[in-house]
Amino acid sequence: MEKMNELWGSTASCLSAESPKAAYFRQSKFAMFVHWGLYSQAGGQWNGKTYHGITEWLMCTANISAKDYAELAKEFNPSEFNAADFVATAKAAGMKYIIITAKHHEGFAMFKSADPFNIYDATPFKRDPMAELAEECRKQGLGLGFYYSQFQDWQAYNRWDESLKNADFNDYFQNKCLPQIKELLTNYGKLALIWFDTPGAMTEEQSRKIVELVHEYQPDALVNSRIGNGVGDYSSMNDNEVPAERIPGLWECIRTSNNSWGYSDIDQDFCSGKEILHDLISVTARGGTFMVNVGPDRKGRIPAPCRHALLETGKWMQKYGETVIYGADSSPWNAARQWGDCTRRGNKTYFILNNWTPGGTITDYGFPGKISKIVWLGGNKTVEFKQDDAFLKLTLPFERGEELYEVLEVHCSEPIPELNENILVVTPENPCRLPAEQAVLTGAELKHDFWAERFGEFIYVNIIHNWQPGGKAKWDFELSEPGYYRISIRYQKVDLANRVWKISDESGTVIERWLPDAQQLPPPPLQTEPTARMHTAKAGVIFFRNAGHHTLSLESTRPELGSELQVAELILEHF
Ligand code: FHN
Repeated sequence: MEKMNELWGSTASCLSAESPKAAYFRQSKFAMFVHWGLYSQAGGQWNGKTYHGITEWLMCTANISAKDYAELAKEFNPSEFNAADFVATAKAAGMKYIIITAKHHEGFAMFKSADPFNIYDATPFKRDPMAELAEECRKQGLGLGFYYSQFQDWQAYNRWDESLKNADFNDYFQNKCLPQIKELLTNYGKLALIWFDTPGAMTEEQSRKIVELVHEYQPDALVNSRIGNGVGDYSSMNDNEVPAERIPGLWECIRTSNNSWGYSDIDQDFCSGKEILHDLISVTARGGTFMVNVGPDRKGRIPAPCRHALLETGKWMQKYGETVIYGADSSPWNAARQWGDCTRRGNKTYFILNNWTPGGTITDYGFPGKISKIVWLGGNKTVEFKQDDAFLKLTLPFERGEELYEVLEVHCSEPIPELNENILVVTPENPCRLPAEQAVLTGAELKHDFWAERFGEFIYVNIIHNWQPGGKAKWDFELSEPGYYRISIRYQKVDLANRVWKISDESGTVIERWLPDAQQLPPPPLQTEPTARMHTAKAGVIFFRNAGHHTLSLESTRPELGSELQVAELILEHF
């Protein structure tokens, strides 16, 4: 079986960000993704056994035949589904459109279709939830889009069901896929987007055929890149991945609200409103659009903790969304700051604070504009600041924050440009990260690593690896205050033995550190952070005599030990 990520296809897309057709997408910024299907009836359980990870793949992970799986339809009766409440919840969260699985890989249509394996004809529910949603979206002024799994249809053919192994893709494509897409494009009024997934081995001709259908019946609807073969309008990033640096063009990030797209009986690991906002802010700051998933249960209800988180997000969005998020431009800086992140609109830049001390200061470097005034939006007070050619330092006018994220509005007399190079700052105000992707590497390489700890819930980390003898990672940064700083290394555990590593600054100060073997570390706590593979070790303390430009280098001193250190970042904390 191909790995799931190998089915994603390339993220190449064709529409220019300046195209009028893109305006809706660029303006909206925040959307609800919904995964709902027969897998929600099973909730990750089959024959008394629980399957961890993403539940919409249950048919595959539990090796269920198409015939046995189809039995689920007889019990599926989501009688508590309420389209009005659904749309109202998305709206209250600050979302601008909903994209819902009209058909996922399982092959079951969540709409009334000529193909009989659908929610209207094959279940006791006897309703068309897509029609109900379409009507409510229109009433409440939200956009609607359909997810359609165009390549994988496990009722038509799959790898584990002997009777379907050699089924003809073209037969499915002509007689189920294209007719169902046409039904979706013609029976539900105006659609904002059509979201395809896992194009796998589809040919360019097949991808184009689908896009032509969309253009014919829904000329304004956007198509995501997972249509395959570079013929989509905008790029969908990998599942659950938020990029570390600015990306030009039209793109989106998608994430789960727990560890599964489809409903799971056992997964209560929901993210908070603040965590959803964190990613929404990061994605906006990098130039993209963000979509967070809801997995309704077998009765058609949004899980309560998920609803709670969305409404928390919504309270903040109500106050700040129009100013800071919808239609906003990316941060002037290329990557997140030590204290938080930024978005931009003309002459104003919004500093959205994440790591800060009440009444404390925030320092940064290289802000590309002459600041006239800074206003704390939460308290409508001006903020004292000092700006010279290099550093910007401001004093927070509040003793404690009231908001999930406090926002400072930074005024300049001219529009703020984008900085293209990375600027790293180290201050005593927060633990400061020097990340792998911002190191200059000689004799070592950067790897974008990712894995799933259960099944399908991907975790990403940038790693420096493949160190050659004498290999070096060097970070350049601006230090706002001299003094002692503790350095820690965050690294990925590998099964090899001892490593000895050296950290030095430009004056040659050296910290030599032996990092323990994975086996000697305590077992990781059970959580969804990439802790099962990532570890942070204190390396030592270093003294910087002066403020200003500094470098730190990391290198191996005992290459003969042959071990591979996989470094994600150095962390500096004032000591
Ligand atoms: O296989 C699907 C998965 O079930 C889910 O729908 C995600 C959402 O992006 N897409 C595929 C994997 O990337």
